Amino acid sequence: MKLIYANGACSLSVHILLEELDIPHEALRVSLEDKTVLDSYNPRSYVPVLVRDDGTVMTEAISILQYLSTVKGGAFMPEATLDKTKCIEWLVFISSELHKGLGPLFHPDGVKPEFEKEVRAKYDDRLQIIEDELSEGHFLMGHEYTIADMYCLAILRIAEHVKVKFDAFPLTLKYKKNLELRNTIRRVIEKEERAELETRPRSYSQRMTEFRNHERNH
Ligand SMILES: N[C@@H](CCC(=O)N[C@@H](CS)C(=O)NCC(=O)O)C(=O)O
Repeated sequence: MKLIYANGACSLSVHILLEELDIPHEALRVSLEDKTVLDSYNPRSYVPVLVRDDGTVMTEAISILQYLSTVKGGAFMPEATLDKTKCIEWLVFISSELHKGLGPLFHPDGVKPEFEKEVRAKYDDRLQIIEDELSEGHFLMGHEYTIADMYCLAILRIAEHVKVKFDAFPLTLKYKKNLELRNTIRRVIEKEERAELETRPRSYSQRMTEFRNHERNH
């Protein structure tokens, strides 16, 4: 398997899961500024991208996380139907509210101060939801470490990057720090920071070989 990721991006969640599951993979660090390599893997032009050995290209963090969990017998997902549904609820909340809620703060020209204030206030409301949940246990699913925590950590780190303040959310800050101290997570973060950028776009022949393998397997 091949993971296409960018350092400090939401793709960290998939990278952590691949390592936690001990799935052999190649991790290619791409630039989000010069997207030549990224676009050769994903015309949608964003990470994460997972390329299976048969050439199937997968995008969307939530979908990839659930796929990898499923092929490993439901690892890092609760088993009971209601708990599993709750975990999916967290994944969707993280994707649509926490992650995309940061979008305006990435505007290359900045945003008007009043709008920025509004965005940050709304973001605090969302963080309060995480903070309240963490008063019940160490993880979003109580005492069970799941793919929702891997995803949440990746997004909290992005939030930190755009200067979201965690002072009013001590449990969330502790949660983030504890996750960052886990051996696997620390290793992945260091690996991402140290890796060189991939400079070779996916070639036409590589694409065709993978496509043929994919066709043969279906
Ligand atoms: N819908 C995608 C969005 C992924 C996404 O926003 N990735 C960001 C990094 S965290 C990215 O690659 N941004 C590049 C860009 O939009 O130009 C998902 O949930 O996986």
